[in-house]
This record gives sequence, C-alpha cells and structure tokens, in this order.
Amino acid sequence: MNIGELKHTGLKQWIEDAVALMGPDSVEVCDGSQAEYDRMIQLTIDAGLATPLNPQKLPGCVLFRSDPSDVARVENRTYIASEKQEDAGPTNNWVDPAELKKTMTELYRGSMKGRTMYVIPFSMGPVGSDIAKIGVEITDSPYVVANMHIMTRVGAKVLDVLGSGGYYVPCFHSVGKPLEPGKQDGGTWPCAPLDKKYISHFPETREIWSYGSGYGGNALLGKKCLALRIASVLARDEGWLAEHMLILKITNPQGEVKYITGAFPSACGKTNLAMLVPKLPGWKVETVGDDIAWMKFGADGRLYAINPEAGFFGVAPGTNMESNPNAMLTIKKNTIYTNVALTEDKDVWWEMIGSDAPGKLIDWNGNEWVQDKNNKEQKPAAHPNSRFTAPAKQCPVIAQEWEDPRGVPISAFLFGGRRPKTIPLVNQAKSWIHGVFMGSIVGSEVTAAALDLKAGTIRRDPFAMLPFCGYHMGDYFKHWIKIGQSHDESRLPKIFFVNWFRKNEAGKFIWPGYGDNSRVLAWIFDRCNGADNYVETAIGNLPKPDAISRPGGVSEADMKEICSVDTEGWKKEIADVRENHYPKFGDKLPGELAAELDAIEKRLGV
Ligand code: GTP
Ligand code: SPV
Ligand code: MN
Repeated sequence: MNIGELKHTGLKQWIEDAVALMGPDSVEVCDGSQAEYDRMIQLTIDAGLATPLNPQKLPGCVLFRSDPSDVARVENRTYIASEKQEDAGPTNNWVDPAELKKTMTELYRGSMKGRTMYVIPFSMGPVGSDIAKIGVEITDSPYVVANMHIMTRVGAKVLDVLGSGGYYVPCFHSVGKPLEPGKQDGGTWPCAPLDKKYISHFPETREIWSYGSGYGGNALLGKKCLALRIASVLARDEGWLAEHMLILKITNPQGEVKYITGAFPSACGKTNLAMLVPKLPGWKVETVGDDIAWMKFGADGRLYAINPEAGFFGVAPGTNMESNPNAMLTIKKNTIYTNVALTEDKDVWWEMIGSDAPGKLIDWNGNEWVQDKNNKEQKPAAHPNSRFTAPAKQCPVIAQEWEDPRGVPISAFLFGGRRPKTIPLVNQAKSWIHGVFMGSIVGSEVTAAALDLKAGTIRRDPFAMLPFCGYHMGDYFKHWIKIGQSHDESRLPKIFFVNWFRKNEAGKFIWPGYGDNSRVLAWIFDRCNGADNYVETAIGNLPKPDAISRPGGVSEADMKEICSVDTEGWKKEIADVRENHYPKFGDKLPGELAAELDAIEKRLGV
C-alpha cells in the first residue's frame, strides 16, 4: 500500500513530514501479510544480514548477527523527556523535550537515504478490543518489520480500526545508517555508534523517537517503549496498571483455575515461569503472556490482565528441553534468532542448550568457534542476551483465552529477582501495602539484558520497572498504593515475593528452579484459597515446614535455610533500603512506604 491510499489525514500528514525529514528512497505501508513477512526476510538475506537456517530442522527460521554495540537495551541512552525534569524522576535520564527533539531532528535529517521507509500500523492487544492501543512505527529496518509482525498485530485491520481520525501513538525509528547511492548493507548490521543512539519518550505528547539501534526493546517500539513506558503514564492517569509481568494460568489437580502474574527484572525468569512444566503431578500451567501485562478492573472489582503482545522475544541461553521444553517447541519454526551461534548444518546452538557444540560453530560475532571445555575463560558462542522472536500461538501450552479482550482475573502477583543470599524462596505480604513495599524494594543481580550495566552486581529494580517506568518512580509507588486504597482489598490479587536464585557457599544454586517452581506455585495457589499452610514472621508469611514439597537433590537443611528468616541478612537489606534506596525518591516517597520500613525494622528488632 502507498500513502496516497491512507484514509487517516493526520497519519498521512505525519508520514509525509517524516518522509521530508528522513529522505527515504521509497515508502511502503505495511499490510501484515505473510507475503510481506517473507519479502522482508528475503531482503535481509539479500543484504547479507540474515542466514536461512536448515529447513529440515528449523523451517521458516533465520539467524541474524548484530553489531557488538547493538546487542541489548541501552539504559544510559534511554530518555524520558517530560516537560519538567521532576516528572521523569531520579531513576530516568531526562533531557528537555524541545532540546532533545532538536538534536534528534538533526540526526533524522536524511537518515533513511538509500533505504525504504516502512510504515507499520500495529495494535498492542487484540485488534479492536477496548483495552488495545494502536501505534504506528516508521522504520527503515526490514528486520524490525519482520519482528513487529511476530511481536504485535500488524496491518490493514489496524488501519480499519483507526478509520479516518482514530488515535495512535506515533513512533519514529531509524537505524541511523543512510546508504550511499547503489550501496547495500553488505553483511554489516546497520546502526549508529553508541553515543548517537537515542531511545526517547515524550510522555505528555505520547510520542516515541528511537534512533541508532536496531535491536530488541530499542527498536521494536510496541514493546518496552509503548506497552510499558508510555502505557505506564496512561495507566497512572486512567487508574489501571501496565507492568513488566508474565501472566500464567494454573490448574490444580481438582481442576480449579487461577491466573497469576509475576514481575521479575529482565532475564530473571518470566518466560520460563510462564511456560513451566510442573514437576508436581496433576498440576497444569499454561501461558497467557511472558513479559508484559496490562490490567484493568472489572465490574466485579477484580483485576483483569491482557497480554498486549503477540509473540515472545525470549532469552536463548539456558533454554533447553529440560529447563523449558515449551519454549524449545515454540521456536522450532517461523522464528527469528538473533546473536545465537550457528552450526555447520545450519542449526542453532547456545550455552546450556542441553548438548555440547556439534563441531565447529560460527559464534555471534561471525567468527569460527570450537568448544573448549577446559577453558573456563572461553567467550560464549552465543551472546548472553541472544534471543528468539517467535509467535505466541506456536507455544504448545498457550492458554485458549490468551487473546480474550476481557483479560483474565488475577489472583496473585509475584515479585522476584536474582538474590544469592537472604531473600527466601517465597514470602507472602501481610497486606496490599506490605506487598507494595516488597515491590518497591525488588533487587536483583544485573543480567546481560542491558548493555551498559555490569552483570553480577545487585541493583534495586522496583517492581522490575526501573528501566520501564515512564514517570517519577515515587509517583508510581503512590499509584500502586492508591489502587489498593480505592478497591476492596479482599478482591485484589495477593502479593508474594519469590527467589529461585539462592546460592550455597560453593556458589551453586540451592533450588533447582524451572519445573520445580511449580511446588512454590502450588503453595501460592493454596494461600489464595486461605489454606493454613503458613507461619507469620517479621518479614511476611513463610511456608510452614513441609508445606512445600521438597525436590530431589535439595537437603532438608537447605530447604529449611531457604524457607526461613535470615534476620542478620534482613537487617542489612533493610538498612540498605533506608540508607541508599528510599532516599533517592525524596519527598515523593509515599509516607505509607516509610511506615512499612519502620514497621519491618521494629519486627526485626533493629
Ligand atoms: P526478559 O525477556 O529479559 O524480560 O527475561 P525473562 O524474565 O523472561 O527471563 P527468562 O525466563 O528468559 O530467563 C532468563 C535466564 O534465567 C535464562 O537463562 C533462564 O534459563 C534462567 N532461568 C529462568 N528461570 C530460572 C530458574 O528457575 N532457576 C534458574 N537457576 N535459572 C532460571
Ligand atoms: C527485557 O530486557 O526486559 C526484554 C528484552 O524483555 S527487550 O525487548 O530488549 O527489552
Ligand atoms: Mn522483559
């Protein structure tokens, strides 16, 4: 489709202005068809950017290798450009919006020379449903178009819903690498250098401007930019929640169903939990979403969640037939792999895929790589943040209601992170406000999901939203508190804190995780039904001894250790919150959270 055929005059004008600024050779409006997807993939193959994979083993799959400066989100190049700096808060990068637009306008000037501009109309959430939001992304990357086809609902149907004057979130994206006449990418992943990358959000005007990166959340603008950073602002204004949460459906052996969401920081286990194969006989887990939940109240006072996405952009390393067979089956066809390693017979490989590298590989940098198990220093063949993009409908355990525009009623919220010490396996909040306190102090070892952070160190990541909240984090805490105050608490989800990542002195995980996490989900399920399976402690409600069935390989002593209160560790934890974490929010820290902090200190006997 060309822009002349567009019915929406505002949209047409916006595109024409972008064309004048960015100067592409041609413009195409995307229709979301299979033929279009195939054409995008073919273009990237022709440009030497994609390798078709073995059609016998991985039909419809391709591999991309990106640039080393473009392998993950870049948090220090991500901006919340609100009118006032105070509204972005202490945890976001801020630049005056007028100044940022000026800088970026100069970057966008002529940035699409030698390329085609693709206009992607997309819906986050089922097309036409009340809860869905429409965005239009302008991009010069066929890789982005193909990924958006999988991750969102793209195309003509979205334009129909938009009609001649409907509302959309305008999203600019350019890889920032114009081509000289007659030139092609020639196998080089197009992007701009780090200090020219900008992932910018204008919360008041609800605009997204991204420049210089072609990877993941930096470039697929429906995901973190729209469905979290911009949507969190809408949610605050309209009284709902836009969260970095998986959504799962769990059925107990008696056939009773509950829905649970979980917020864990990036690369801390959401996709894995959402697709879990229970080790507990008789229990069933199905997937509704693996990364983002939008939640609104129903007439019955319960909170209903939808997954605004249509695909999974999941971490490859660590995914195997033991840890996550459902993900492995999901990504057997029609999948885009980025930065994993390639085998000689055009199959994919990554660290902890479940078997040794079958011979010589090409690593994510494009170099030959031979596994050397004696060399502990060997660089990984797949980038630690290498990922797969796959349609959600291919997941063998996708819940039948995953696209229900009414959403699913949530019984429990989980918070968690990678914490080698102190934080117990599971801990239930005593009340909504105690749960908000728990969410506000989430901490985790940093992972490879952001390029500019030092993996391994612990940082506070409140509600797993630190990189994704589009406004002042103190106001975000207040929003959560208000949700509790303005609704019947007995109908709100119960709140839990989980930690699959406790380590022993030897640095080994104590808890086996993955399918064994079903043991904890079962305890949570029963807790939601009021079961007498807990003991009250200073930090919250912990499982009674033996209330969680112990997996093989975990000793009784270890089980006891991860299910009890480490009072000394908690005193340090709380002192860190008081001295280093809460002061960041200044007078925006809600008094209710300061009171929770006082109360837990008192209970711990500080
Ligand atoms: P994002 O897509 O970045 O938001 O990540 P995510 O939260 O969906 O994390 P994901 O499920 O992809 O897991 C990230 C890494 O953690 C993978 O390498 C997993 O194998 C590993 N992991 C997930 N669950 C567990 C667990 O229960 N125990 C242990 N030890 N590792 C886990
Ligand atoms: C995350 O980092 O939380 C992701 C990957 O889910 S990205 O889409 O790149 O943000
Ligand atoms: Mn994520």
